Amino acid sequence: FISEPKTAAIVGCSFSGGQPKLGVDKGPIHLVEAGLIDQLAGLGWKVKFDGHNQFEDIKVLDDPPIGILKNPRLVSRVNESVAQVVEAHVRNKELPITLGGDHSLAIGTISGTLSVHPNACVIWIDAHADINTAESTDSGNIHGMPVSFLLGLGSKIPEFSWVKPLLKAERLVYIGLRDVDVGEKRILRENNIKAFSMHDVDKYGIGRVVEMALDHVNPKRDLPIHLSFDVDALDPSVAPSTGTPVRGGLTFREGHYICEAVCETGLLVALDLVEVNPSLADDASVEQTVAVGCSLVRSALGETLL
Ligand code: 4U7
Ligand code: MN
Ligand code: MN
Ligand code: MN
Repeated sequence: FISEPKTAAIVGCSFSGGQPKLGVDKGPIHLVEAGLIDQLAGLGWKVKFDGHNQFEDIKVLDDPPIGILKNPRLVSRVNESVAQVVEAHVRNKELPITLGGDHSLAIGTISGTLSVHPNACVIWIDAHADINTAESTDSGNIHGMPVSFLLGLGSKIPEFSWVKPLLKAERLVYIGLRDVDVGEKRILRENNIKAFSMHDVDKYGIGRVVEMALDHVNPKRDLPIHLSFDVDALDPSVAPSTGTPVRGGLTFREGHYICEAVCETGLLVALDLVEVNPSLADDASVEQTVAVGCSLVRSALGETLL
């Protein structure tokens, strides 16, 4: 029922409000300047790019914490706008490629996808589960919370009332986890959420893990897929320029394999690539991380090795 989108739309989200480190807002511009658009065109895609400043004029003058949540109004308003942009692309049968920016942006991107495809599944690639609630978060950084907003877990924050709990726990699967907070482990368990940690990648290999992940969220291989890829899922030796690196991550090939396998399903309807922070390392590490980011996107859009 769903034909592979032939047009991709780059949604450049120069946004860092979901976490405290400056520079992650420069991720998209580095990815685009590294040639991502031409690379995707080279794979046969028509690529739309509306520029970097789509969400930069959203300003909130007074944004005190709500509980310990930081920049809550700004995160909410940017994501509401991101949701509308992503929704419009998906509705138009274009593949939105959201470049972050921090992972709080997935509140918007996944809301956008699910408003068009309520049956879509989410494959979340990350070192972290990003499922803290207002109650469980220790950091107050909303990039560690987007999944709980999408599932409707935790106490409701009026500021985020536009976020509908459209994601069902059984349509979500994680790969790459290795730094999950105690409270998050309980949330994962209580909601029966399927997660493949690095332990599982070691045990079964990435091929079997991706197959099991798809079997869980997409058993008949007929549901649209939203792939949300946090570069910190990769080992810091592969993607050093990111805000919350954790050792023991996915290899270069394991990361690419995931993107290739999702592409092969023909079901990808939206892609996020987030948490590239070009100000957090030396020039060579930044260049390496940006290059890996571009190549993950190419793999998800059909680049093959042979
Ligand atoms: B990312 C953390 F406490 N769990 O909530 C938190 F360890 O989008 C990290 O995956 C969140 O990079 C990491 O702040 C968010 C922390
Ligand atoms: Mn994340
Ligand atoms: Mn992460
Ligand atoms: Mn991170």
